[in-house]
Amino acid sequence: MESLRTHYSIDVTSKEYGKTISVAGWVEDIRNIGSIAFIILRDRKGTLQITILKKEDIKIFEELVNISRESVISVEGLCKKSDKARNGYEVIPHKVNILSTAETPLPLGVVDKIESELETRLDNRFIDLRKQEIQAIFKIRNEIIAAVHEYLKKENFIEVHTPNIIASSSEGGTDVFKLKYFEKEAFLAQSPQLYKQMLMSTGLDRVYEIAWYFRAEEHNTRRHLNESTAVDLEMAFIKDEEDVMKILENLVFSMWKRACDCKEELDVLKQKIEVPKLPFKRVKYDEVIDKLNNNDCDLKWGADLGSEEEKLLGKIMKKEGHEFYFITKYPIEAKPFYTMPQESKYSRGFDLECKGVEIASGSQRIHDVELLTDRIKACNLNPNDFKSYLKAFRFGMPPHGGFGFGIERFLMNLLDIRNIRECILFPRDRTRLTP
Ligand code: AMO
Repeated sequence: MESLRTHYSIDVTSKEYGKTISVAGWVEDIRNIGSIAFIILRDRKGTLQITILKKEDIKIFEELVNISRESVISVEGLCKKSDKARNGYEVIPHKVNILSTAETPLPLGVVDKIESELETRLDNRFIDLRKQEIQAIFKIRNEIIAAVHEYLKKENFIEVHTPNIIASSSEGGTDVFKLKYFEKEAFLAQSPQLYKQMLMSTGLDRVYEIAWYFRAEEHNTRRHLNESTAVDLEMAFIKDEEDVMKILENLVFSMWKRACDCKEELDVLKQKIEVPKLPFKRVKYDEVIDKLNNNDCDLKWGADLGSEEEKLLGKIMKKEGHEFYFITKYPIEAKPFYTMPQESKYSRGFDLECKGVEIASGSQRIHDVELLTDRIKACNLNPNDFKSYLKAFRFGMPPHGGFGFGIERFLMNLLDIRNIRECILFPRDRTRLTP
């Protein structure tokens, strides 16, 4: 079948002037001034003007001026140079096809100046996504993920896909979604943690996954989702966690740099971003506690940082000239069971923070099965629930480490977006399950 469109709006060049072209998209606006009417047609690349004189074709004129906004049409017509029209040309239609009529009123405006509530926008996400500033976020998202594949391929990682329906909780916590798996109970994976580690025993010694995280956290904050995505990575034969942190900071750098090249989208979003400087600052957990407690906090050693503390630390670090920084040498009690201990009370776990928000966390892992079993018990978990995971550690498991790096958290910080729900197409939160 022939396509209904030969050209996108902004791809039309002066070579097409005087020729017949066909365009298709959504009717963004209709201006009828009696003898002449202008239709603004929007496609994924921009908009174009269709101009129709009443006396030239009364039937098409009537059809077009009476169409509802956001209806979908295709138009065949003469491409005519016009200094007044946007893009420098207009289309004079000789054939119009109404492909889908939009109901009225629209639940949400596309080009209206009035700001709508986020909830209304998310309820009508398919229309919200018609706005060029919303599309810009997802076009940038597409680019940064392309940068992930490029960078990690260059570093010899292979992309893998691990199960999302699993038999034991991946992070050991209670924030898991349970589901019925025939006669058994199963969980939605909180992360690919257990599987990416098991892969380290196979010889596929550098793997990554664009993973889905399912987390049954009850809280409803501007930086938590119940279903989110992450770049999850695992690498074997590391000396310690520093090898992993180097990959992470270079990955962040490549993604940020790729986003800087998205000039059109950044203009639409009125954002200016600069590539961060490498290497990122490393701050030990103990120093973090001192910094915070010297600034009116009262944090006990061993506690994880709450969002307020993270925000304050972000301000302190910014004053010292750092927007990105690793927090290293966490207390073992603040990290999951698979984290490698260090000097008994510390661990080889780290977080990467950007402007006061955690965007990634990782560690060197325990690869000794005895120690791992002890740590599972110490975290009040039952080693029997981890039998198939532990088995992979009994027949040759190299030292390894990795990280999980939230894609929506990254985008939020990159583009200065206040609410994480803006960074995923159809967010899932404590109350939202549709659309
Ligand atoms: P963690 O639980 O810290 O670590 O998650 C890693 C990163 O994933 C993102 N993230 C989230 N983003 C939005 N909403 C959420 N509810 C959410 N939860 C996590 C954050 C966070 O830094 N298995 C380990 C990683 C590893 O050690 O490899 C893990 O899942 O950006």
